[in-house]
Amino acid sequence: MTECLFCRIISGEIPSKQVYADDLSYAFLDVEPWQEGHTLVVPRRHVDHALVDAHVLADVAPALLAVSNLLRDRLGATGFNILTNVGPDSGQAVFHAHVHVLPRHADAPGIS
Ligand code: DGP
Repeated sequence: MTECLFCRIISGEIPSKQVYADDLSYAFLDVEPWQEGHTLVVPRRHVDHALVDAHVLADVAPALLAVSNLLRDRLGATGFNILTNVGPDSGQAVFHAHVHVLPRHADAPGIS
């Protein structure tokens, strides 16, 4: 049995609120949302972070687009923060690559 939290979420062993899924990626709501709709997009294959190889971000790219479109349609997002933490010094806490997708609105400007 895998110890990896996100592998266990992908397999369904740990419940999650699915936002989107395809052959290469799984997307679900963050359990500690920074705001409504905060979604995590993860590659189905286990890699520790997004810079392990050149394919990680390519694998999740279609999911990032689909999730952003869903958040635009369902929550009226007019902007997005899309970010990934790489390594403990960045604040990465779960060591299965994941991309945060944060919907933004005009009355709640972004993090920069
Ligand atoms: P990071 O700091 O980039 O490694 O972000 C990890 C995120 O994972 C953090 O925002 C909280 C989220 N998270 C941690 N455990 C769980 C969980 O069991 N379920 C869900 N849905 N999200 C989780």
